[in-house]
Amino acid sequence: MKTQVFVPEHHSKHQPSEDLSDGTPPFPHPEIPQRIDAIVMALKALPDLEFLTESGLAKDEVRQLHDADYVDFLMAITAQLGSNAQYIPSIFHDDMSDAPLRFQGGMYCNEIGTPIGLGSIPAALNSAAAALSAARYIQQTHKDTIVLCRPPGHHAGRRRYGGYCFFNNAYLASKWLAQEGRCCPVLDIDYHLGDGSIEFAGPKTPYFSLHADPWKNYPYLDARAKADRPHTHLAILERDTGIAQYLEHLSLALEALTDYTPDFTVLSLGLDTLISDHIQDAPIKIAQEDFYDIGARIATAIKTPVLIVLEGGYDVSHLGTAMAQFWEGFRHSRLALQ
Ligand code: Q9C
Ligand code: ZN
Repeated sequence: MKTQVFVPEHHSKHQPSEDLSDGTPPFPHPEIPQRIDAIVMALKALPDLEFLTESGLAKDEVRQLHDADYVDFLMAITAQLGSNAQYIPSIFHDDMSDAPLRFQGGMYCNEIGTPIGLGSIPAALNSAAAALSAARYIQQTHKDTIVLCRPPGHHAGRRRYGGYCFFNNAYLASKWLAQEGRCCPVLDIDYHLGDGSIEFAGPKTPYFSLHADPWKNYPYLDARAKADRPHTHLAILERDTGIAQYLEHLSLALEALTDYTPDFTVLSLGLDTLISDHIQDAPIKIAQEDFYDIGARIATAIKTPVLIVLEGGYDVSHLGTAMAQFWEGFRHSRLALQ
């Protein structure tokens, strides 16, 4: 039986052109459609994978995780955009509900690197739909499954977008899988702290994350302020962390995760830990082939079916290999344990 790979059909409608977060001049936006093309191409060279195109939009479902006024805003601002326009908020306050619509984004976002174009929200709804289809599939079949979400999701909070994310794909899946008393932790190995995901941690959906120091890297916040939350396990990867140290942190997170006796697991898989990924402000030293060991370690430790959800990863020329390495390590471990 082949492993299913869910691919959102409309992701390429989201084409942010530039990222203003480092000031002027802006840099070419790294969260581009070619990311998915590169990963699909590399996975197609591997055996026993079957690709399934997701064309749905999770318009209603995202409202179970995100606030109604937040989703309404994203729809309303989209309806006002011309075909080449990109919306970025300019003024930031907690409550701007009486401001003109074009300023209200400032209460649903706190950075300027996530432009919204005409196709952005449709793409994000499609990405969310793919995550939910994969969740339904894994619930029915109990098989490990891959979903190539784009745009990514782990920086999206209950009422906040940013960090290239709009809807929290991983927690949409986790909360759905945790229905009826089941337990579905999220293990997040993206380079960045999922400051959106952390909002959704709970007793049946605990959050485990390995990430670069969020004070020195996006989202640039004091990790200590987040550290003491219940059902949250955070491990900081210092600059220059290599694979040996990385795997030690990973093993500790996996032990803590296993203590929850989960029924399913969602893996927020960011490939931006790769040494050559320019998104890193305090670079760590994870090589392409290290992803084999990371995949193997996760597959060995986690006994539940795993839903692998794509998050970040911006080195388009090495993304495919990293993903293929991860999957080969994961798959070989699963086979060895059968
Ligand atoms: N100079 C994800 O990986 N901008 N989002 C960083 C660094 C934001 C990354 C700028 C990075 C967000 C899903
Ligand atoms: Zn990231």
